[in-house]
Amino acid sequence: MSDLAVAVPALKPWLDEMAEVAAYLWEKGWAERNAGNVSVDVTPVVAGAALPAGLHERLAASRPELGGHYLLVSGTGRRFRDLARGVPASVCLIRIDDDGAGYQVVGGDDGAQVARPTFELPAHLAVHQSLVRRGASERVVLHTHPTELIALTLLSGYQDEAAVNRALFSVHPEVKVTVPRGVGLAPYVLPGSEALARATVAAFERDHPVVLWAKHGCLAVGTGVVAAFDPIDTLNKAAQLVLLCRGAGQQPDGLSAADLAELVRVFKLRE
Ligand code: 2HA
Ligand code: ZN
Repeated sequence: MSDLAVAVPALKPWLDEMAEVAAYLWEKGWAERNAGNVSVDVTPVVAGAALPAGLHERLAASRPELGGHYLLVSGTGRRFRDLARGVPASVCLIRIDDDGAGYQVVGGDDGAQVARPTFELPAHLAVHQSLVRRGASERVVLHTHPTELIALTLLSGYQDEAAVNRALFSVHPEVKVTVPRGVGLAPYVLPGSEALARATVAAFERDHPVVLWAKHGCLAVGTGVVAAFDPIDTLNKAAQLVLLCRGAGQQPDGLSAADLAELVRVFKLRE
């Protein structure tokens, strides 16, 4: 069992679920090299545990609403395929300073070489802070590189949020049912930057639980790691369908506005 699960046994189910989803992402080809990262706000299960004080870092942007929160975070430079098979030092536990100005690594999977948090930490923290501020039940933030969704953002005709959502909704009814308000679209900005964190939160706060990062990947929130993965899977299936139809030389002859309205009515979806 990992050092983290020994130190705080209540983390074991979260570590197991992270590993389960890391395996899916690797199998799907959405986690090349060290692509993708995941974080879970585990404050309720960690608070009160005696933990070692490790490396301390200041944050470029302070996150006061996260003061005192504990997050399980995949490690920078670490591979999802390693996390999937339980390789030590794939994940670390951090505690945000009481004033939100920095964080301390308080545990890792291997005492000798504790991981440092993902370099996409700015976006993860920005979204976790937004979740806390809104009193939301989601506590997982997941970033991955779903191939066909990324491809869509590289094509002209899918450069704005409305166009992307029209395309995704129209090719499969599950998209409307799974993500009724559609995806958010954040324009390309530097990976790992505060600018990406800001663009992500802006899209997320337009009530989109999945945000596409143009020319890069996507980020989703969920109450669990599988719950964050599932909508990405559905959306990527839709993107595959769009590309298959276009590859066949045609525009998809998809669901009509009336078909979508019927889904909203029958499944009582929020628009
Ligand atoms: O962690 O996916 O966006 C590697 C990445 C950066
Ligand atoms: Zn990425």
